[in-house]
Amino acid sequence: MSNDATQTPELQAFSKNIRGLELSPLWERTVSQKPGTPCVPYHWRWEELEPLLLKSCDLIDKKNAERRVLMLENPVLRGQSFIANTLFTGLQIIMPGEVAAAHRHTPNALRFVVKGEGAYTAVAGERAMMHPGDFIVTPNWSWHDHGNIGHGPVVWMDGLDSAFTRFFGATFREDYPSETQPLYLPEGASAASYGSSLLPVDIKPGEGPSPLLRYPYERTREALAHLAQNQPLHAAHGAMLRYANPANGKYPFPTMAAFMRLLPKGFAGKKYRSTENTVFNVAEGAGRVVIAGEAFDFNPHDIFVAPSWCETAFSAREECVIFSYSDRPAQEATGFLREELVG
Ligand code: GTQ
Ligand code: FE2
Repeated sequence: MSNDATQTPELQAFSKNIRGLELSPLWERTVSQKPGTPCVPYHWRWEELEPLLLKSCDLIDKKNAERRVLMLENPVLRGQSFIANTLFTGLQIIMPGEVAAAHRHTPNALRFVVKGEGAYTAVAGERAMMHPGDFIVTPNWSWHDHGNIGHGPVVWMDGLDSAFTRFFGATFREDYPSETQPLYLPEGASAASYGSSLLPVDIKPGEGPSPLLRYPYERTREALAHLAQNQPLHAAHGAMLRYANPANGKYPFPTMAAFMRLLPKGFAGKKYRSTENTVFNVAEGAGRVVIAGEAFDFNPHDIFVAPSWCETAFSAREECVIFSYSDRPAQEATGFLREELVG
């Protein structure tokens, strides 16, 4: 309708007039009515990230350890803090003896442990030691603090759904009155209650985030190895598992899903795309991912992002294990999710 043939002088004058009243003619709308976002695929190399994280420890002192995070921003979202329209990704480093002060916020947070031993996270009264490859859940509005009682630096990736709270105008944050919160549950409490395919007898399947604090890498790795050896591989995803919320079988968060995949050495995956926005973190192995026509050669601990509707294809030079998280639950709940294998 916005073609020039319909643009009579009266219509032009009308369109111009209404703009002064905070109105716009839909018949002249130019914003995209197609899937996808302005965000672009991007790849961050661990080889570049690690020295920057170590350097940040010299520059941001112990008292500010809680804020020592490198935010991974999509090139089209500079200044917005987000890696894709719906997701936040940070890389956090904590040195021996440091504490990242207790606080809580409305965004949900996940951690994927990248490197180092000796750090813990405390969430809602329970402490969990963090080991590389672990997936850790910080439900929204739960008090959390982190510390390093080991002997070397520890790095993990933070994934938050803060783009949702910003979108809704529902971002709240509070500091805890002291640096650490009281631990009123023993270590392993949530694993004992929820981590063995058994549930406390009074639990009814509900909504909300996972009550299981830590999904240890050993168990994920073992499950994946078994799957890869005993089941046919998915043409695009290889052997892939989804982290489940043990209380309801759904996702760890109402907004965010998390996955781990194994690609056997030599795997050449088909192209796949979905409306999900997905962030990947390489746990093991090296290979290549092509996202919307851009090839990225990845190595362990590299991070890359596949924004909505970007065709993504993996090939594995070595056996690869790759963690990912996405906004899938939010898109499923709203009925918006679409996905397809391409070619
Ligand atoms: O560790 O609690 O990367 O609250 C961003 C916000 C980490 C955290 C981030 C946070 C945290
Ligand atoms: Fe936090």
